[in-house]
Amino acid sequence: MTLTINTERLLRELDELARITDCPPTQDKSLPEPSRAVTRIVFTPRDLEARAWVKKLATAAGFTIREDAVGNMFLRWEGTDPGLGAVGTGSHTDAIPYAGMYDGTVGVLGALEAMRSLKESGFVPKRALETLVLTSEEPTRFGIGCIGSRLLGGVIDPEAADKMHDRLPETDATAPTGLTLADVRQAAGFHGTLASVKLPIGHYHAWVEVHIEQGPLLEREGVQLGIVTNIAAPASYRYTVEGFGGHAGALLMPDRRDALCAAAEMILSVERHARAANERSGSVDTVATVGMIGVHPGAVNSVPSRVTLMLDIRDTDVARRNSVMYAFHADIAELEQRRGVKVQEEIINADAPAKSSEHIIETVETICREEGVSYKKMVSRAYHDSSFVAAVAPVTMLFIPSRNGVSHRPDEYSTPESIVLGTRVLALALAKLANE
Ligand code: HGY
Ligand code: MN
Ligand code: MN
Repeated sequence: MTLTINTERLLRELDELARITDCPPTQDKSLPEPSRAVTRIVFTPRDLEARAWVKKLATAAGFTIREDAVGNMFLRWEGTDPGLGAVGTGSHTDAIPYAGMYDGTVGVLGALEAMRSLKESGFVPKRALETLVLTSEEPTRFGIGCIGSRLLGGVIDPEAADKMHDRLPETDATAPTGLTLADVRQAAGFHGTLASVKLPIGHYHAWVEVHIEQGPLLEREGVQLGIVTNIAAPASYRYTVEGFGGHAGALLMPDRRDALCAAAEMILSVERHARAANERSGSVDTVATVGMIGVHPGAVNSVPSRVTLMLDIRDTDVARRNSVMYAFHADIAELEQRRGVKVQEEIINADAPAKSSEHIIETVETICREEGVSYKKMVSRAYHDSSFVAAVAPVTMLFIPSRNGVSHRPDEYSTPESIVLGTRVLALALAKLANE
């Protein structure tokens, strides 16, 4: 089989998809060229426009389309033996505010291109091939990432998921709009129960997702491809800090219970404990971030009475992640006393790390050796849909290098060569796995 990836088509489509965005191109001249800002929040008109656009491409290629109750899209190329477990691939097209154009989209359009190129090369799959567009990989709107793949893997309670509150960043990202996932998904045209989204074990014989590394290692080491051995375990928490507000002039310092000062101590505490965990272990795998904060009432001359903050903490080792939380909780208890504030914690998710399938890793390694592609086995520090597809299928991921290791920013960039190479290795892996 001589396989040719249609480079022009793939790059043109990545460019077209990047134009379906809710934010203007970046004006930040300090960012390296090319830089492209993209905002595409799940179930907004832009997201639905992008989905419709992908469906058009799939139909033109002769693939069938199924959408489930949460809007996961399945673009299927039937195999000669439809009774066998399929081979899945795909990723996401939603993007956090003011992000880059490659996160998720390389995994969707690269997968579509891999399937089309295989078809055009005359390949005939025994097992069906499916490219998935998974719903809400980013946590922006509902506070938790990978809703579509969590439901598909059966790792989130469907009833609880449907009741999750909807938050839109352009209002106050920490304040619910009053709608729920059920309201929003049904308004977008996705009906049925979320319990129906879960796939049975065996639906997929294998799953391979291509994604940008979103880190610096491949570029720094001059390696063409990453083969992911395991995916770090994400956890996220929402905190409400209740203090006592008042007039910024009249409320004297000894009488204050300033919620924002308490929150500031919390942010520095969890950072300190994450750094200490890395020092103790000699690893760099413990990371903690407070990336969202809401201040009430948010007036320059008013002492904050209530603060909401979101913590994202990850590690490849759950016990180490828990040890950071244990130390953080001790600091919270102490500052509650000292500052006279009340801190309420809500666990949004606390996941286990995902392990890749040795067999699929070896399959990809063989292809890299045959193709003369340099590769390294590595951990994924970002979480991905594969983290949760892993609950029902053997998985691995292919990483392509990220310029300067940046992502979730307009200057997120991967070279056309690396995108095409990742797509080519994916296509060869899909072909091998489909005919096992
Ligand atoms: O945050 C993540 O790891 C992913 O990019 N949503
Ligand atoms: Mn992302
Ligand atoms: Mn992603």
